[in-house]
Amino acid sequence: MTPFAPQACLVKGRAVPPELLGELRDSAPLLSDPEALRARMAEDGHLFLRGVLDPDAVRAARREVFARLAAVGEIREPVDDGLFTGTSRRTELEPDRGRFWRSVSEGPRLRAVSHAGPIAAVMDTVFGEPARPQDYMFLRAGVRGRATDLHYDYPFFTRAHDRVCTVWTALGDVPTSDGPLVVVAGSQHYRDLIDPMIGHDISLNPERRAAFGSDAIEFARSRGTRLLTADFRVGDVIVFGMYLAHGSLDNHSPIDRVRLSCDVRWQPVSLPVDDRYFGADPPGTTGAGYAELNGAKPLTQDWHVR
Ligand SMILES: O=C(O)CCC(=O)C(=O)O
Repeated sequence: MTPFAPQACLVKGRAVPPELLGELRDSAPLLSDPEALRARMAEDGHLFLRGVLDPDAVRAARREVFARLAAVGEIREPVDDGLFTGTSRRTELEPDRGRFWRSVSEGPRLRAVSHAGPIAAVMDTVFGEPARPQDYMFLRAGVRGRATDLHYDYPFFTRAHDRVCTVWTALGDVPTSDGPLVVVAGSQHYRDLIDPMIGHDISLNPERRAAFGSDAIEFARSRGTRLLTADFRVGDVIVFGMYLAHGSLDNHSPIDRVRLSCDVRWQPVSLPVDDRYFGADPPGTTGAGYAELNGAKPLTQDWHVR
């Protein structure tokens, strides 16, 4: 078992002070008790679920994605290691960014873990009724230096209703040094941030940013709370609702390993869908489809933490 290595948790190049850091608690043992699982979700705003996916299926998805990135010169052989070459030929070989990223995001092995198999049963249990994933996927290949600022998912995904959950899947081991997801403990109760956000639709009001102005360390300190994360391992997922502040740690992998993950939104089958994220070629948040995603940009060493 990989030990939790809090010293490796960086935000914008600074170590997260130990008093502001905690380890996500594993809720997988509650899967056999749906009421308790849903109570945990209501209490924590998230469920960290260790080992719920088939590790071999996740490894196959990782290999499928990294083989595509190796074909454009970004990932070294053997692709399973996920090491960045430091260069890219994506622009010359795949000039249609959106089409390329859509085809990578629709790989059958990737979809077999993100949209089917064990995660489908997990999400039925989380919602207490049959659930379905959005077709649109946020596939993220983050090189060293990359991080995601704190935000709530509400402005992106609640146009039709707010019974929506994000499922963030580690596509391979993502130790804290590689910049896994981080959540702000208790942020589902921050009415001063949540109330003004109600009704904010990022597609209609893109000038109003979803990301917080302060970085995660300052934010956690100001709220007297902790940032929760884990050394994610192959097979682990975290599920969270639209009212939980989250982001990622910095990827500062000393071996230039690319952090690979995907995040997909799920909702009850019984509720209306948001057309932006469903269909054969979903328009996405801005209407640009897969071209709008960071993942659609060639990997480059010029990433700065943002
Ligand atoms: O993977 C990341 O860096 C951020 C993921 C995220 O913001 C999400 O899943 O909603």
